Amino acid sequence: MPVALVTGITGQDGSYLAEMLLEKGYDVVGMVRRSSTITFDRIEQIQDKITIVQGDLHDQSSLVNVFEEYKPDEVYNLAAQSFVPTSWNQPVLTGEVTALGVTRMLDAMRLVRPKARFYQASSSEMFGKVQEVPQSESTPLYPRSPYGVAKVYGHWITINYRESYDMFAVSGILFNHESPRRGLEFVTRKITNGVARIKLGLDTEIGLGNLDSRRDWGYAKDYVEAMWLMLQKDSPDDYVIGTGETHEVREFCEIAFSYADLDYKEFVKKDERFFRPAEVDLLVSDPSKAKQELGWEIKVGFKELVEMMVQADLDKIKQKLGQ
Ligand code: NAP
Ligand code: G4F
Repeated sequence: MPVALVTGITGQDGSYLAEMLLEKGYDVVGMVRRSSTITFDRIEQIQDKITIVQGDLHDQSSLVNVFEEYKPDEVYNLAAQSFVPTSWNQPVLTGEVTALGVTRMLDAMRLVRPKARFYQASSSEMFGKVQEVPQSESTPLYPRSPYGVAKVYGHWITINYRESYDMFAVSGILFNHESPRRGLEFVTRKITNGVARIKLGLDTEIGLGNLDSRRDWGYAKDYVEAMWLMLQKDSPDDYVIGTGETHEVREFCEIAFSYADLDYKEFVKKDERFFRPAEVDLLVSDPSKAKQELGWEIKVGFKELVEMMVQADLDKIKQKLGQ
Protein backbone atom coordinates (compact mmCIF):
# COMPACT_ATOMS: atom_id res chain seq x y z
CA MET A 1 0.00 0.00 0.00
CA PRO A 2 1.35 3.48 -0.76
CA VAL A 3 2.20 5.57 2.30
CA ALA A 4 0.91 9.14 2.56
CA LEU A 5 2.31 11.55 5.12
CA VAL A 6 -0.10 14.35 6.07
CA THR A 7 1.07 17.32 8.14
CA GLY A 8 -1.80 19.30 9.67
CA ILE A 9 -3.93 16.17 9.90
CA THR A 10 -5.81 17.56 12.91
CA GLY A 11 -6.99 20.55 10.84
CA GLN A 12 -10.03 20.88 8.59
CA ASP A 13 -8.35 19.80 5.36
CA GLY A 14 -6.10 17.18 6.97
CA SER A 15 -9.10 15.32 8.37
CA TYR A 16 -10.96 15.19 5.04
CA LEU A 17 -7.80 14.31 3.13
CA ALA A 18 -6.97 11.46 5.53
CA GLU A 19 -10.49 10.02 5.15
CA MET A 20 -10.22 10.19 1.36
CA LEU A 21 -6.74 8.58 1.30
CA LEU A 22 -7.93 5.73 3.52
CA GLU A 23 -10.81 5.09 1.11
CA LYS A 24 -8.27 4.94 -1.73
CA GLY A 25 -6.22 2.30 0.13
CA TYR A 26 -3.29 4.37 1.45
CA ASP A 27 -1.45 3.84 4.71
CA VAL A 28 -1.94 7.26 6.28
CA VAL A 29 0.66 8.73 8.62
CA GLY A 30 -0.52 11.91 10.32
CA MET A 31 2.01 14.27 11.85
CA VAL A 32 0.80 16.14 14.95
CA ARG A 33 2.54 18.61 17.21
CA ARG A 34 2.77 17.97 20.91
CA SER A 35 0.12 19.71 22.96
CA SER A 36 -0.94 19.55 26.61
CA THR A 37 -4.45 18.59 25.52
CA ILE A 38 -5.38 16.24 22.69
CA THR A 39 -6.73 18.10 19.62
CA PHE A 40 -8.01 15.10 17.67
CA ASP A 41 -11.71 16.08 17.44
CA ARG A 42 -11.72 16.08 13.63
CA ILE A 43 -9.96 12.71 13.30
CA GLU A 44 -11.60 10.80 16.15
CA GLN A 45 -13.57 8.65 13.68
CA ILE A 46 -10.41 7.44 11.87
CA GLN A 47 -7.91 7.40 14.73
CA ASP A 48 -7.63 3.61 14.81
CA LYS A 49 -7.03 3.44 11.04
CA ILE A 50 -4.11 5.88 10.80
CA THR A 51 -0.66 6.20 12.34
CA ILE A 52 -0.13 9.30 14.45
CA VAL A 53 3.43 10.56 14.81
CA GLN A 54 4.75 13.59 16.69
CA GLY A 55 6.62 16.29 14.77
CA ASP A 56 6.66 20.04 14.43
CA LEU A 57 7.40 22.30 11.46
CA HIS A 58 9.72 24.27 13.76
CA ASP A 59 11.93 21.24 14.33
CA GLN A 60 14.00 19.88 11.45
CA SER A 61 15.16 16.66 13.09
CA SER A 62 11.59 15.68 13.99
CA LEU A 63 10.73 15.92 10.28
CA VAL A 64 13.77 13.95 9.14
CA ASN A 65 12.88 11.24 11.67
CA VAL A 66 9.33 10.97 10.32
CA PHE A 67 10.62 10.59 6.74
CA GLU A 68 13.18 7.97 7.84
CA GLU A 69 10.74 5.94 9.90
CA TYR A 70 7.69 5.94 7.58
CA LYS A 71 9.24 6.38 4.09
CA PRO A 72 6.25 8.17 2.57
CA ASP A 73 5.45 7.98 -1.15
CA GLU A 74 3.25 11.08 -1.06
CA VAL A 75 3.61 14.05 1.28
CA TYR A 76 0.83 16.58 1.86
CA ASN A 77 2.13 19.64 3.69
CA LEU A 78 -1.05 21.16 5.12
CA ALA A 79 0.32 22.33 8.49
CA ALA A 80 0.47 26.09 8.94
CA GLN A 81 -0.45 28.99 11.17
CA SER A 82 -3.48 29.50 8.92
CA PHE A 83 -5.52 32.30 10.52
CA VAL A 84 -4.86 35.62 8.77
CA PRO A 85 -5.52 38.01 11.72
CA THR A 86 -3.13 36.04 13.97
CA SER A 87 -0.41 36.65 11.42
CA TRP A 88 -0.32 40.35 12.36
CA ASN A 89 -0.03 39.50 16.07
CA GLN A 90 2.50 36.71 15.52
CA PRO A 91 4.30 37.57 12.28
CA VAL A 92 7.56 35.84 13.18
CA LEU A 93 5.88 32.61 14.26
CA THR A 94 3.78 32.71 11.09
CA GLY A 95 6.95 33.09 9.03
CA GLU A 96 8.67 30.26 10.91
CA VAL A 97 5.84 27.77 10.40
CA THR A 98 3.99 28.83 7.27
CA ALA A 99 7.09 29.90 5.30
CA LEU A 100 10.28 28.27 6.65
CA GLY A 101 8.35 25.16 7.70
CA VAL A 102 7.91 24.39 4.01
CA THR A 103 11.67 24.47 3.43
CA ARG A 104 12.20 22.20 6.42
CA MET A 105 9.73 19.69 4.96
CA LEU A 106 11.20 19.91 1.46
CA ASP A 107 14.74 19.54 2.76
CA ALA A 108 13.84 16.52 4.89
CA MET A 109 12.29 14.96 1.79
CA ARG A 110 15.28 15.86 -0.39
CA LEU A 111 17.65 14.15 2.06
CA VAL A 112 15.59 11.06 2.88
CA ARG A 113 12.90 10.44 0.21
CA PRO A 114 13.83 12.51 -2.87
CA LYS A 115 11.58 10.45 -5.13
CA ALA A 116 8.46 11.03 -3.04
CA ARG A 117 5.77 13.43 -4.29
CA PHE A 118 5.16 16.67 -2.38
CA TYR A 119 2.02 18.82 -2.17
CA GLN A 120 2.26 22.36 -0.75
CA ALA A 121 -0.93 24.02 0.54
CA SER A 122 -0.64 27.42 -1.11
CA SER A 123 -3.37 30.01 -0.88
CA SER A 124 -5.38 32.58 -2.80
CA GLU A 125 -4.27 35.00 -0.05
CA MET A 126 -1.10 35.28 -2.16
CA PHE A 127 -3.12 37.28 -4.73
CA GLY A 128 -4.07 39.79 -2.00
CA LYS A 129 -4.51 43.17 -3.70
CA VAL A 130 -5.51 41.47 -6.90
CA GLN A 131 -3.68 42.42 -10.07
CA GLU A 132 -6.15 40.63 -12.33
CA VAL A 133 -9.75 39.34 -12.16
CA PRO A 134 -10.27 36.38 -12.09
CA GLN A 135 -7.01 35.01 -10.64
CA SER A 136 -5.20 32.18 -12.41
CA GLU A 137 -1.81 30.46 -12.14
CA SER A 138 -0.19 33.37 -14.05
CA THR A 139 -1.69 36.25 -12.02
CA PRO A 140 1.06 38.29 -10.29
CA LEU A 141 1.15 37.90 -6.50
CA TYR A 142 0.57 40.83 -4.10
CA PRO A 143 0.05 39.49 -0.56
CA ARG A 144 -1.64 41.73 2.04
CA SER A 145 -0.85 40.01 5.35
CA PRO A 146 2.15 38.37 7.01
CA TYR A 147 0.30 35.10 6.36
CA GLY A 148 0.01 35.90 2.65
CA VAL A 149 3.69 36.82 2.50
CA ALA A 150 4.64 33.56 4.22
CA LYS A 151 2.53 31.59 1.74
CA VAL A 152 4.29 33.32 -1.18
CA TYR A 153 7.59 32.08 0.24
CA GLY A 154 6.19 28.55 0.61
CA HIS A 155 4.91 28.64 -2.97
CA TRP A 156 8.21 29.74 -4.46
CA ILE A 157 10.44 27.47 -2.37
CA THR A 158 8.32 24.54 -3.58
CA ILE A 159 8.88 25.57 -7.20
CA ASN A 160 12.54 26.19 -6.45
CA TYR A 161 13.08 22.68 -5.03
CA ARG A 162 11.30 21.24 -8.05
CA GLU A 163 13.59 23.14 -10.42
CA SER A 164 16.81 22.81 -8.40
CA TYR A 165 16.60 19.15 -7.43
CA ASP A 166 14.18 17.72 -9.99
CA MET A 167 11.76 16.83 -7.21
CA PHE A 168 8.06 16.10 -7.77
CA ALA A 169 6.81 19.11 -5.78
CA VAL A 170 3.58 20.94 -6.58
CA SER A 171 1.83 24.00 -5.22
CA GLY A 172 -1.97 23.97 -5.04
CA ILE A 173 -3.28 27.55 -4.95
CA LEU A 174 -6.55 26.94 -3.14
CA PHE A 175 -9.25 29.55 -2.70
CA ASN A 176 -11.28 29.61 0.53
CA HIS A 177 -12.88 26.29 1.35
CA GLU A 178 -15.17 25.62 4.23
CA SER A 179 -17.13 22.86 5.95
CA PRO A 180 -18.77 21.98 9.25
CA ARG A 181 -15.19 21.22 10.40
CA ARG A 182 -13.96 24.78 9.75
CA GLY A 183 -12.34 26.50 12.75
CA LEU A 184 -14.78 28.68 14.71
CA GLU A 185 -12.83 31.91 14.20
CA PHE A 186 -13.06 31.93 10.37
CA VAL A 187 -15.93 34.10 9.16
CA THR A 188 -18.08 31.35 7.63
CA ARG A 189 -18.14 29.11 10.69
CA LYS A 190 -18.40 32.12 12.99
CA ILE A 191 -21.59 33.04 11.14
CA THR A 192 -23.12 29.55 10.93
CA ASN A 193 -22.32 28.78 14.57
CA GLY A 194 -23.70 32.22 15.53
CA VAL A 195 -26.92 31.61 13.57
CA ALA A 196 -27.43 28.27 15.32
CA ARG A 197 -26.79 29.78 18.76
CA ILE A 198 -29.20 32.66 18.08
CA LYS A 199 -31.87 30.31 16.72
CA LEU A 200 -31.56 28.12 19.82
CA GLY A 201 -31.69 31.08 22.20
CA LEU A 202 -28.06 30.97 23.37
CA ASP A 203 -26.97 34.32 21.85
CA THR A 204 -28.56 37.54 20.64
CA GLU A 205 -26.05 38.88 18.10
CA ILE A 206 -22.80 38.31 16.14
CA GLY A 207 -20.07 40.96 15.94
CA LEU A 208 -18.45 41.03 12.49
CA GLY A 209 -15.93 43.16 10.60
CA ASN A 210 -15.93 43.89 6.88
CA LEU A 211 -19.12 42.61 5.23
CA ASP A 212 -18.11 43.99 1.81
CA SER A 213 -15.17 41.69 1.16
CA ARG A 214 -15.72 39.01 -1.43
CA ARG A 215 -14.47 35.46 -1.40
CA ASP A 216 -14.58 32.43 -3.68
CA TRP A 217 -15.95 29.86 -1.21
CA GLY A 218 -16.07 26.11 -1.92
CA TYR A 219 -16.53 22.89 0.04
CA ALA A 220 -13.35 21.48 1.66
CA LYS A 221 -14.15 17.88 0.76
CA ASP A 222 -14.11 18.77 -2.96
CA TYR A 223 -10.75 20.51 -2.54
CA VAL A 224 -8.83 17.62 -0.95
CA GLU A 225 -9.67 15.57 -4.05
CA ALA A 226 -7.80 18.21 -6.10
CA MET A 227 -4.71 17.85 -3.88
CA TRP A 228 -4.58 14.13 -4.57
CA LEU A 229 -5.19 14.56 -8.31
CA MET A 230 -2.18 16.91 -8.53
CA LEU A 231 0.11 14.20 -7.15
CA GLN A 232 -1.17 11.58 -9.65
CA LYS A 233 -0.03 13.55 -12.74
CA ASP A 234 2.91 12.38 -14.88
CA SER A 235 4.77 15.63 -14.23
CA PRO A 236 4.56 18.20 -11.42
CA ASP A 237 2.73 21.49 -11.98
CA ASP A 238 0.83 24.15 -10.00
CA TYR A 239 -2.93 24.63 -10.07
CA VAL A 240 -5.54 27.16 -8.98
CA ILE A 241 -8.48 25.50 -7.25
CA GLY A 242 -11.73 27.40 -6.70
CA THR A 243 -15.35 27.67 -7.80
CA GLY A 244 -15.02 30.63 -10.18
CA GLU A 245 -17.78 32.45 -8.22
CA THR A 246 -17.43 35.26 -5.70
CA HIS A 247 -19.78 36.33 -2.90
CA GLU A 248 -19.77 39.08 -0.28
CA VAL A 249 -19.55 38.19 3.41
CA ARG A 250 -22.95 39.95 3.60
CA GLU A 251 -24.43 37.44 1.16
CA PHE A 252 -23.11 34.56 3.28
CA CYS A 253 -24.93 36.15 6.25
CA GLU A 254 -28.17 36.58 4.29
CA ILE A 255 -28.32 32.93 3.24
CA ALA A 256 -27.23 31.55 6.62
CA PHE A 257 -29.77 33.57 8.60
CA SER A 258 -32.62 33.04 6.18
CA TYR A 259 -32.05 29.27 6.32
CA ALA A 260 -32.98 29.60 10.02
CA ASP A 261 -35.91 31.96 9.18
CA LEU A 262 -34.04 34.96 10.57
CA ASP A 263 -33.08 38.35 9.11
CA TYR A 264 -29.34 38.96 9.39
CA LYS A 265 -29.84 42.76 9.68
CA GLU A 266 -31.38 42.28 13.13
CA PHE A 267 -28.49 40.23 14.51
CA VAL A 268 -25.22 41.21 12.81
CA LYS A 269 -23.43 44.08 14.59
CA LYS A 270 -20.41 45.94 13.29
CA ASP A 271 -17.37 45.30 15.47
CA GLU A 272 -14.22 47.31 14.69
CA ARG A 273 -11.99 44.65 16.26
CA PHE A 274 -12.59 42.36 13.28
CA PHE A 275 -11.45 44.79 10.59
CA ARG A 276 -7.91 44.13 9.28
CA PRO A 277 -4.93 46.48 8.87
CA ALA A 278 -4.88 45.59 5.15
CA GLU A 279 -7.81 43.79 3.55
CA VAL A 280 -8.10 41.44 0.60
CA ASP A 281 -11.22 42.90 -1.02
CA LEU A 282 -11.96 40.49 -3.83
CA LEU A 283 -10.98 36.93 -4.61
CA VAL A 284 -12.35 34.96 -7.54
CA SER A 285 -10.62 32.06 -9.22
CA ASP A 286 -10.13 30.94 -12.78
CA PRO A 287 -9.91 27.17 -12.24
CA SER A 288 -9.94 26.25 -15.95
CA LYS A 289 -6.46 24.66 -15.91
CA ALA A 290 -7.47 22.29 -13.08
CA LYS A 291 -10.71 21.44 -14.87
CA GLN A 292 -8.93 20.64 -18.11
CA GLU A 293 -5.79 18.91 -16.85
CA LEU A 294 -7.02 17.26 -13.64
CA GLY A 295 -10.66 16.73 -14.58
CA TRP A 296 -11.51 18.42 -11.28
CA GLU A 297 -15.00 19.83 -10.64
CA ILE A 298 -16.83 21.12 -7.58
CA LYS A 299 -19.75 19.02 -6.37
CA VAL A 300 -21.18 21.40 -3.75
CA GLY A 301 -22.24 24.95 -4.65
CA PHE A 302 -22.30 28.08 -2.50
CA LYS A 303 -25.89 28.01 -1.17
CA GLU A 304 -25.73 24.29 -0.44
CA LEU A 305 -22.47 24.81 1.45
CA VAL A 306 -23.86 27.61 3.63
CA GLU A 307 -27.00 25.65 4.45
CA MET A 308 -25.03 22.47 5.18
CA MET A 309 -22.89 24.41 7.67
CA VAL A 310 -25.85 26.01 9.45
CA GLN A 311 -27.65 22.66 9.69
CA ALA A 312 -24.52 20.97 11.07
CA ASP A 313 -24.14 23.66 13.74
CA LEU A 314 -27.84 23.41 14.67
CA ASP A 315 -27.47 19.62 15.00
CA LYS A 316 -24.27 19.87 17.03
CA ILE A 317 -25.66 22.39 19.51
CA LYS A 318 -28.99 20.56 19.88
CA GLN A 319 -27.08 17.39 20.65
CA LYS A 320 -25.04 19.18 23.33
CA LEU A 321 -28.23 20.59 24.83
CA GLY A 322 -29.77 17.12 24.76
CA GLN A 323 -32.60 18.24 22.44
P1 NAP B 1 -6.30 24.48 9.92
O1 NAP B 1 -7.64 23.85 10.17
O2 NAP B 1 -5.96 25.73 10.64
O3 NAP B 1 -5.18 23.37 10.25
C1 NAP B 1 -3.83 23.72 10.39
C2 NAP B 1 -3.06 22.50 10.85
O4 NAP B 1 -1.68 22.84 11.01
C3 NAP B 1 -3.52 21.93 12.22
O5 NAP B 1 -3.51 20.53 12.14
C4 NAP B 1 -2.43 22.42 13.16
O6 NAP B 1 -2.27 21.61 14.31
C5 NAP B 1 -1.22 22.30 12.24
N1 NAP B 1 -0.05 23.06 12.72
C6 NAP B 1 0.01 24.36 13.06
N2 NAP B 1 1.24 24.70 13.43
C7 NAP B 1 2.00 23.57 13.34
C8 NAP B 1 3.36 23.27 13.59
N3 NAP B 1 4.23 24.20 14.06
N4 NAP B 1 3.81 22.01 13.35
C9 NAP B 1 2.97 21.06 12.93
N5 NAP B 1 1.65 21.27 12.68
C10 NAP B 1 1.18 22.52 12.89
O7 NAP B 1 -6.11 24.75 8.37
P2 NAP B 1 -6.92 24.19 7.11
O8 NAP B 1 -8.06 25.10 6.83
O9 NAP B 1 -7.12 22.74 7.26
O10 NAP B 1 -5.86 24.47 5.94
C11 NAP B 1 -4.85 23.52 5.62
C12 NAP B 1 -3.72 24.22 4.89
O11 NAP B 1 -4.22 24.84 3.71
C13 NAP B 1 -3.05 25.35 5.67
O12 NAP B 1 -1.69 25.35 5.29
C14 NAP B 1 -3.73 26.61 5.17
O13 NAP B 1 -2.89 27.72 5.34
C15 NAP B 1 -3.94 26.24 3.71
N6 NAP B 1 -5.07 26.86 3.04
C16 NAP B 1 -6.31 26.79 3.58
C17 NAP B 1 -7.39 27.33 2.89
C18 NAP B 1 -8.79 27.26 3.45
O14 NAP B 1 -9.65 28.00 2.95
N7 NAP B 1 -9.06 26.38 4.40
C19 NAP B 1 -7.18 27.94 1.63
C20 NAP B 1 -5.89 27.96 1.12
C21 NAP B 1 -4.83 27.41 1.80
P3 NAP B 1 -3.14 21.86 15.67
O15 NAP B 1 -4.43 21.10 15.47
O16 NAP B 1 -2.26 21.30 16.70
O17 NAP B 1 -3.37 23.34 15.78
O1 G4F C 1 -12.80 33.62 7.04
P1 G4F C 1 -11.62 34.50 6.98
O2 G4F C 1 -10.89 34.73 8.27
O3 G4F C 1 -10.68 33.91 5.86
P2 G4F C 1 -9.49 34.54 4.99
O4 G4F C 1 -8.84 35.68 5.65
O5 G4F C 1 -10.02 34.75 3.62
O6 G4F C 1 -8.43 33.35 5.00
C1 G4F C 1 -8.81 31.99 4.77
O7 G4F C 1 -8.76 31.73 3.39
C2 G4F C 1 -7.44 31.80 2.82
C3 G4F C 1 -7.59 31.49 1.32
O8 G4F C 1 -7.87 32.68 0.64
C4 G4F C 1 -6.57 30.78 3.52
F1 G4F C 1 -5.33 30.77 2.96
C5 G4F C 1 -6.48 31.11 5.00
O9 G4F C 1 -5.70 30.12 5.66
C6 G4F C 1 -7.89 31.09 5.57
O10 G4F C 1 -8.36 29.75 5.51
O11 G4F C 1 -12.06 35.94 6.44
C7 G4F C 1 -12.77 36.10 5.23
C8 G4F C 1 -13.24 37.53 5.08
C9 G4F C 1 -12.16 38.60 5.28
O12 G4F C 1 -12.27 39.56 4.28
C10 G4F C 1 -12.48 39.23 6.63
O13 G4F C 1 -12.10 40.60 6.75
O14 G4F C 1 -14.23 37.79 6.08
C11 G4F C 1 -13.99 39.08 6.64
N1 G4F C 1 -14.57 39.15 7.98
C12 G4F C 1 -15.57 40.01 8.36
N2 G4F C 1 -15.85 39.84 9.66
C13 G4F C 1 -14.22 38.42 9.05
C14 G4F C 1 -15.03 38.85 10.11
N3 G4F C 1 -13.30 37.43 9.19
C15 G4F C 1 -13.20 36.83 10.42
N4 G4F C 1 -12.32 35.82 10.56
N5 G4F C 1 -13.96 37.24 11.48
C16 G4F C 1 -14.88 38.25 11.38
O15 G4F C 1 -15.54 38.59 12.35
